[in-house]
Amino acid sequence: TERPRVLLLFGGRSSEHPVSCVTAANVLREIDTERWEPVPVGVARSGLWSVEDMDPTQWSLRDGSLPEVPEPIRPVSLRAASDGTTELVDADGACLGRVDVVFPLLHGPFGEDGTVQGLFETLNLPAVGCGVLASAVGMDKHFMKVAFQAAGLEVGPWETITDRDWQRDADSALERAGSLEYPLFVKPARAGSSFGITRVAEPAELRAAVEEARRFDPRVVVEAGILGREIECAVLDGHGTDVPRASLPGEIVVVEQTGDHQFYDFEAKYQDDDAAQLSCPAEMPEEEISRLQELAVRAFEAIDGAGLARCDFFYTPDGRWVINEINTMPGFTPISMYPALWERSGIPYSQLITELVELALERGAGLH
Ligand code: G1L
Repeated sequence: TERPRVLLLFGGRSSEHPVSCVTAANVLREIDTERWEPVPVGVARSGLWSVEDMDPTQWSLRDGSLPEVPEPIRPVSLRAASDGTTELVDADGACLGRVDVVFPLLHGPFGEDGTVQGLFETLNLPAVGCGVLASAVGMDKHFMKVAFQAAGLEVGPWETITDRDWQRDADSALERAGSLEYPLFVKPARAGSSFGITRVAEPAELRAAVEEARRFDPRVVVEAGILGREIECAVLDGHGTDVPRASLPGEIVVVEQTGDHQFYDFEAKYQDDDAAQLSCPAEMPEEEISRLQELAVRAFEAIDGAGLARCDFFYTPDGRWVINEINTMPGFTPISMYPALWERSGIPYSQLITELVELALERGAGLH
């Protein structure tokens, strides 16, 4: 029997392009080829797509140089066929083969903000991970907090400065945001990475921080810093009518840096986003683990999550759980936080890939 064809989409127009390539190399290396037929498609910096080599080494880190999808000679695209399936086509419209499900590994604008997910929905192509709404909400620090609050989760104090607020009366916007307890963290509402984020220790620095954040998004979120341990929980959707599953808690432990760690830093940044500092299970009483898992599932459902998400919390000294954010496209190499949390919780990387593709196909069968 034929294996379902899994379109692996990677690269893209964001600054995370090489991270996406390295992630795709790992998925290509670890995907269960007895069950699935991977179809790697690279998205070049220009946005053009091309069918790529199955050999993962091409997309790995070599001699400290970062992988890059070349500009295609023969670009391809997707087309909804008349029989309800989706096919890859070349520039002349010739069919290059059917695809059954897509695993999108694209970050930032046109990757995780719901736009690409919308493309898949219009093509009737089942996709791994969250849909349009959850992707868009999960990318937006303001609407994420609004959804969490409505679901009864505790969020930290924050103020949002919209473009209109700023244009009309920047001084009163600064006064409103400045009434939060310092230090403040000023962030673009929508940003795939840490660009445009400033820690503000005193009121005199606030205006410049808002202007900096506005370079990345005209809508800005000002947050009061939360004192607490940073604890993360991985959520994996349930099959059928099962409730979503939550992993053991992971903790970001700040590692002391001694000596020359330049190469390590490079690898840590591009190959692994977080794992060297992972402690899992994080030390806490059993009942706190259960409480966290319950809250992580609630956060996932609050944004109408599907497939997977990583939920990041603060655990305060007085024992409160404050949700910091949800990430619908977490780091996904075998040593990234999300897969590492599942590994420690009993689901190895290749099984995690299989679960995610199965979930996407199940969800796809329920649509139309
Ligand atoms: F499709 C999933 F499973 F939802 C998914 C998609 C993308 C999980 C994780 C990611 N992550 C990335 O693509 C990235 C963080 C490597 C982007 Cl650069």
